[in-house]
Amino acid sequence: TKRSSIPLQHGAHRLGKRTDAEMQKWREHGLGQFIHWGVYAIAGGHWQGKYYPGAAEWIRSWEEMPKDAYDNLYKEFNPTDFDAKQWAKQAKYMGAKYMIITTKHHDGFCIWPSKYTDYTIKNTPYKKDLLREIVDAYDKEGIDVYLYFSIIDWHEKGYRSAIPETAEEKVAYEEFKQFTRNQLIELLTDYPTAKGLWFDGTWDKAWIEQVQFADDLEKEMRAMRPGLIIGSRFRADENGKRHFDSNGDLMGDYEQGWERDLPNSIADVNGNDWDCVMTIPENQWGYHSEWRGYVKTSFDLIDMLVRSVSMDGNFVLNFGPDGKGNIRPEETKLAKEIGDWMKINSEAIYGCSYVNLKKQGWGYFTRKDNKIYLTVFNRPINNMLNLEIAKGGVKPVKAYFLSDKKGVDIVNAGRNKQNSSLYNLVIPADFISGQPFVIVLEISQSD
Ligand code: FHN
Repeated sequence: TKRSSIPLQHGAHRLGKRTDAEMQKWREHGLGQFIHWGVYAIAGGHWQGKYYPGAAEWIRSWEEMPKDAYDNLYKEFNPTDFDAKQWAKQAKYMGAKYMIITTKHHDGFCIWPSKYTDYTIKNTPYKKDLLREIVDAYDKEGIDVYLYFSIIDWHEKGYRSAIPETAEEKVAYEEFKQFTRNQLIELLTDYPTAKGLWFDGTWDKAWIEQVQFADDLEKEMRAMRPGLIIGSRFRADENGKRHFDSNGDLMGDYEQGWERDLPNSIADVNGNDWDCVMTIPENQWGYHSEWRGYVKTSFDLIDMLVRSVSMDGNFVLNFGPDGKGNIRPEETKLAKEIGDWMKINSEAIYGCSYVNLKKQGWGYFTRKDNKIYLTVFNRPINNMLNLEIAKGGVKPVKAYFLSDKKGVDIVNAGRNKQNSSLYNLVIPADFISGQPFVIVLEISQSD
């Protein structure tokens, strides 16, 4: 039901979650991979020996980087080490169920041979369609592909960030809109197995104003490909509201607002689907040859993954391959470590969702059917995992380690003032784990 009712023509066209099979599949993925790859990978965050402190894929916007030099980098783009099958295998091992690939980032370079611009992979020494290789390889591994597409396009002549004022600018921007539409239709036509579009670079005033155009285009894309999944970053409503319309309703199929950030609690999620896209260093998406500052560990990333799933979201980890097509060793190591963990514990991730139990300090709850998974990150000194079940809630039946099915005792710890049932799950003192671990709690419906 609608919370408020400002009449809107271009607000949310659906209230509440999508219920179809495609969206259900997306929801069950839990873990995804993001890949930022383009000509910025050649620069790798440096220009003529100087270090660019920003996000590597933004180097073109740096005053030290001559635009012309950047716009000619594609002539050197020849990723001879690129092996799409290897990337897909690595993602598969990590446990990713879907991936998002930058078909075109803000610089406008297309990794597919778009017929609407010359600024594409076709005109590089590499020539071949990178997107095709990626889509085919990931499809083969059973990993769903989503196409990242930036509306911002620094290369295309009609592109404007500010609202076009003069007649000439208006004409140019109209051409840019058609160009954008053409490319999107082209992507959907030529890569029919892709499951959705992941939009970005939609914050310009000029784009926010294109309410009717963007709404029509979204409808056109959805009609072309039933089941297509599009997040909340594509378009604004007629009052310029993005992600959520003027009534507070989510526009698109899931909330795309969690970038390098996670909700604090389920209340922040507002009952919507969402994804969190996360970088390994602080803020680098494309390849930067010199990561400075803190680099997340697999412990950090697994924590974020489980935390996301415990609040009904998907966690999408970003990779930035280099200009030759290599995934850097730090990323390969993390993918392996996450994959090793997933080999044992993925049952607590895939298809799992939020559990309405009081959050505890030792870690996170996730649930599928009659199993509640307790993923423990902070093992209590007394080896007791507290559990509080509100009156009328579920009833614990048995508990065991996910890894080896060894039983875990459930000790009844009485009731609290609110009449919730309290339990302690006892971790055997001689149990040693260098990793976050999962305890399965089988439940029956309330007593
Ligand atoms: O500016 C981009 C950035 O380079 C990166 O692509 C991220 C990924 O979500 N999106 C934009 C910033 O929100």
